[in-house]
Amino acid sequence: MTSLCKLAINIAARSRKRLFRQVVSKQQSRWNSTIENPPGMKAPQMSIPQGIFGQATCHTHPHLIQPGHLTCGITQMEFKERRETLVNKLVSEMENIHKSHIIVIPAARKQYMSDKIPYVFRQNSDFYYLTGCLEPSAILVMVKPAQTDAFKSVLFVHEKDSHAELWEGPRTGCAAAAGLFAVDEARPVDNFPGFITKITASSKPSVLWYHGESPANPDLHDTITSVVRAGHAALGDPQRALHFMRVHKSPAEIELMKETCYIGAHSMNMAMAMTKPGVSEHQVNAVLDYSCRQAGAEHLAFPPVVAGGSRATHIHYVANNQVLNDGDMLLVDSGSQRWLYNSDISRTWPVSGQFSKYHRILYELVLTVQLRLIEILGEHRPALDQLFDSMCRLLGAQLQQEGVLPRNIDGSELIGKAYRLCPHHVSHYLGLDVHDAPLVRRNVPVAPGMVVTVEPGIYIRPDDESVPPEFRGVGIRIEDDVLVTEGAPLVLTDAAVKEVRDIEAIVGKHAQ
Ligand SMILES: [Mn+2]
Repeated sequence: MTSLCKLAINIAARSRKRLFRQVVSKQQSRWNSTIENPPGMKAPQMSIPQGIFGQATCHTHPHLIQPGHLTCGITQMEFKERRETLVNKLVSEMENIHKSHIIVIPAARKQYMSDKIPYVFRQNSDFYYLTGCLEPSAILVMVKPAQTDAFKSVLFVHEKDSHAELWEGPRTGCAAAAGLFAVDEARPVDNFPGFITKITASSKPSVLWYHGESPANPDLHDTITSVVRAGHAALGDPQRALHFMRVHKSPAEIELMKETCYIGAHSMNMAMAMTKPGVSEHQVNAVLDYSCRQAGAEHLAFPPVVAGGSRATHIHYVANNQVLNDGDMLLVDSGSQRWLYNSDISRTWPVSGQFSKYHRILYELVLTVQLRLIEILGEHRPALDQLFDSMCRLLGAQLQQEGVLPRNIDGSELIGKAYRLCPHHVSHYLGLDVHDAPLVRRNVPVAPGMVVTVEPGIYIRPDDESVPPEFRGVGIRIEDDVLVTEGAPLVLTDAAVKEVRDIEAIVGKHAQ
């Protein structure tokens, strides 16, 4: 794979410079976070305890985590500040100094594919964002009594248990958890029902902040519901405030986004390089998976779309079990997850390595629209819904210019026809979740520090008689992950080639 890697990096010459920049800026940011404290903050009296715990630490996994960091790139102090920011936001939402606030954020619980056979565990993003803790079924509770500014963070974790640890591996346990996660107290998860009942009953009046819609841990849900039914506390939902925090990435999170985006981009180049007629979609899927893990990702960010020919007109095609034919285009939508941060990239390329005349026309018009949308993102910092309107307008004009749509229509009719050929949104927020911070609506103007996708496409069904026959039976999407900055937007996935000449130079170069 080393020669494949070299090939991809050579072809995307700009991406090589980016890699260098990333390494340099990563080192700088780690230096900065080691030697400076954020302005206005007290020096952190925190450190990572020594020992074998339920997750990697800088002591046990120095190849993954820098000294002094709790997770890759993120300090205990940053997690602590996030908890403080959330408490302050929620308290200010409900200005009543006579009320206590109790905030409950559950971890995800393990999911099973069949008896005793678990799926790969995926932590609840909200819980992870506030704790850095990767333990299933843990619970974060923050308690702020009335008429005081101070609050207490309590983390409920599984107690040490030699029998359970024999099967499942080491646990952090209560004794070490408070120090590791820099919380005020750690208690056993079994004590949670008693704790929450007692604290709500003794803190009246209080607000219990808990997100009950599609609960992260259904085991916990009944306990919370019974506390609310007993009239001990009014219920509030912390998730909207939390998602408004999550949508703005910190400098450390931006570094993590750059890394996961680079890995995803690199895997896309690998997939192009092994494509040739006769290869199956499944094999392309395998290369994406391999390349991401080999470069340091936990796994792919989602089941990828690997869709040859007219299968690409089904937007969420994930069967990935057909053979690729000469003359077809291949649409791939894939990304990596590294330290829970996701990339989400789409590219479309000809299976043969050479664009046909009509595929090239369609491809170049989508590319023109995508490049213009990225410029608009920097020029106007619009809401994502506005960016979608721009896409429909630009796509309509381009499709008409190339003779895909009739020339005798205009205005809303043209925009409507463009929308019919691209029925999905052009953008979503990206971060710990692929569709990140879903409670932040897409009518909010974007701001520096947000990472969003830009993903126009066209999908022309084989039987679409409103389009000339030569353009039918093809789906094309070009999707990049873009950091909004004070200046021009930064395309974090620009290592994945997308110009026609670059695609033609890489496709099939390492097919076996
Ligand atoms: Mn996407």
